[in-house]
Amino acid sequence: MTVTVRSVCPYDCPDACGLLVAVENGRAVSVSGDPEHPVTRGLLCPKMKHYEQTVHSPRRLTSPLRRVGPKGVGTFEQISWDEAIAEICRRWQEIGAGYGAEAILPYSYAGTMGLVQRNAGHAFFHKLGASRLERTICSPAKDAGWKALMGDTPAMDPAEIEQSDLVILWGINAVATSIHAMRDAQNARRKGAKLWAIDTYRTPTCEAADEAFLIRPGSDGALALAMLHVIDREGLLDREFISANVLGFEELRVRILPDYSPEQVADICGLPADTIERLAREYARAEAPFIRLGSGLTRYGNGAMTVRTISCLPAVVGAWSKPGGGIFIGTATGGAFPLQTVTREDFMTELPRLVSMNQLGGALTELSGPPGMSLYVYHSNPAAIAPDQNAVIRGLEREDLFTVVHERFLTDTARYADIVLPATSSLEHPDLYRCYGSYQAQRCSAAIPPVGEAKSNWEAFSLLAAGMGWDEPFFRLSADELIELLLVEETGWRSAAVTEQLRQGIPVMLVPPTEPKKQWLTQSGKIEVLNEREAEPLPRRLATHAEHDGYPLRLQPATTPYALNSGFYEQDDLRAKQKCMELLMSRVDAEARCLADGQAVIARNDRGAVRFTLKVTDRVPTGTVVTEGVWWREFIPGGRGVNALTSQRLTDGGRGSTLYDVTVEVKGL
Ligand SMILES: Nc1nc2c(c(=O)[nH]1)N[C@H]1C(S)=C(S)[C@@H](COP(=O)(O)OP(=O)(O)OC[C@H]3O[C@@H](n4cnc5c(=O)[nH]c(N)nc54)[C@H](O)[C@@H]3O)O[C@H]1N2
Ligand SMILES: Nc1nc2c(c(=O)[nH]1)N[C@H]1C(S)=C(S)[C@@H](COP(=O)(O)OP(=O)(O)OC[C@H]3O[C@@H](n4cnc5c(=O)[nH]c(N)nc54)[C@H](O)[C@@H]3O)O[C@H]1N2
Ligand SMILES: [Mo]
Repeated sequence: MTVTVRSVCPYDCPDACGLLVAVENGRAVSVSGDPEHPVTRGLLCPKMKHYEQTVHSPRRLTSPLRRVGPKGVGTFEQISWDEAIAEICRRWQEIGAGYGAEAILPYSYAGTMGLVQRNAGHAFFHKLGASRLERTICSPAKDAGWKALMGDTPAMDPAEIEQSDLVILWGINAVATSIHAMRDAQNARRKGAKLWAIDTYRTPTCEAADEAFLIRPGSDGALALAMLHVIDREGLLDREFISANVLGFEELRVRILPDYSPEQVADICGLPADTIERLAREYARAEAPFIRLGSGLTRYGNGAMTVRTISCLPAVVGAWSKPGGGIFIGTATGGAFPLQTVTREDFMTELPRLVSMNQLGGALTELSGPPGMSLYVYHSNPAAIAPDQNAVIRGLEREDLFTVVHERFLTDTARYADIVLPATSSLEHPDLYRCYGSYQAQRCSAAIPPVGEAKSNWEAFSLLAAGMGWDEPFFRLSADELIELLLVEETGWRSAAVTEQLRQGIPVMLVPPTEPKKQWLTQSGKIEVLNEREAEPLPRRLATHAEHDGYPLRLQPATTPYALNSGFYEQDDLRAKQKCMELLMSRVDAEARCLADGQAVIARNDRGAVRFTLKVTDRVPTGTVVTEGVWWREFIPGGRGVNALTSQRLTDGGRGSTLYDVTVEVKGL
């Protein structure tokens, strides 16, 4: 008999789609998009169409494992959960006694976005006194840039895009990463809006746009300043809106904008001056221009400043006062549920050190006082996704590092583990989801029993707490009870009726306590183009890190529609749709190096050397090379992925990753 169960896509994507899962005899047999879900509306991305192939993949880990061979090789023996928990607790007690608990480092990110399972380890590690992980690999620079200008102003409703007459997809590959934003942008286009894409290479999103503007990596801030220069010079400002709503535009106009004429900026961006002028004019003359800003352009040494500068555009043309006008960088729904009831900061007796997840390589190889002696990885794959892969692997190879990995698959990271624990997929555990692309939220229950002996993140930490001999009742709560703790408290984001719908598994819309656009939640109550609390009081162009590196080609480690970071490589059909370790290069750059399409090449910089297959294409401008996807090392001929070239350097604001801020030289193999 087939039953259909409602669930939620757990992955790190703006949408948190509603799923309908067909279940037969405890197995998921097919998955489709929930037609009643307010964002999904029946449309699923190619990755999730066969989620059942991930859930029931023959590659799933089904029992705990103990390493028997050298680190990294992946030879293990099967052990029981009891043995695994006992061994982990014994080793941690030894390490704690010898070095102090700060020698233990948790490492997790966004394998699942569910509030309970994602944050399941916090309470445990707080009580243990372990080092704290600064979870900043994705796009904290975006938030820092927004905050510098807009303070705590909530995001506009992204659905307004359909009322816009000019939609700009700026640094976002929406066809791959935000398919519902793409659908909504196309709806706007059908109603007559113009659709532009601004990117560093010709993505599928560029193909779908009316016009695409390809610019040099990390130069968007300069482009926005030149647009502001033209808008001011040609009298296209909305003076009324500025005087009522904007602080410090005059300072920007007088002190900064004169240095950013289109002629001065053309070379920095790689766009002709007259194109920049046209962009500025058409943007300013649009009735309700809507910018959807992606995260690609934030992963640079100047990422926060880039977001802050671009976000000035809707303010100076008064776009905010029109339905459909404004800029959307993502929703912040952190206040909707009392997360501290799960994360339990109160379990910390003192504040342990903070280790940036972007600097794991350094933490495992250079840290002292105390050194990192144990790593517990859950729902993350740092050997593949973290920058500076060679440093990460040097750390993971340390014989004296006790590594535990809780995973669904034997990932690059799991291969280095001393103990591997099998994890449930999202269909096998309950959770509560919110997302960063809309105000939607949904709770779900397990749709099927666990595969093999898999346990959820929360169950693993409950067992570890018991193994440590802790008698805190908190660790004996079930995941369902934790979800109820998140729901029972009022936060001003949802009515009692909405909370009841959540309990029943119905997708709902949260409402931020203040009306979007009604006011600017900044110190001055205005949009702060001038913000003297910032190190840089006014937007101006900041250099990227890679500008000082001395290699000639900018490398873009971009995303693919057929994977999610290092996820989905377990699905054979999706893997087959991608070219493994392909490097896109312009004809000019290939000819200058006597390289031919299809040949094996090596990209190199100070941090590493990575083998690729060259694809000569007009999709990338001269001076930029691109590779898509984060491949598992078992599929990579050279054994090193693109992150062997990326660096542990941080962004200007938010201490984020700078994965796109990389230069390389490329030679034939
Ligand atoms: N299919 C798929 N979906 C995903 C993911 C995935 O890996 N695959 N990852 C998920 C995650 S974790 C995230 S954070 C989001 C990210 O989703 P997006 O916000 O779309 O971010 P990226 O795909 O990293 O980068 C977007 C685009 O920015 C471009 N870019 C890079 N540097 C610059 C620049 O300096 N200027 C401009 N204008 N463009 C630039 C890149 O070429 C890329 O096409 O997607 C999520 N969804
Ligand atoms: N070169 C390059 N590097 C990148 C990026 C890029 O685009 N290019 N993207 C960057 C970005 S934006 C981000 S956000 C990070 C993402 O970094 P991560 O969050 O580490 O991303 P994933 O590769 O999706 O790895 C998540 C792992 O969690 C596992 N998992 C899923 N569900 C569960 C669960 O319930 N429990 C447990 N224990 N495990 C689970 C999955 O099997 C998967 O192996 O990567 C960054 N690194
Ligand atoms: Mo991300």
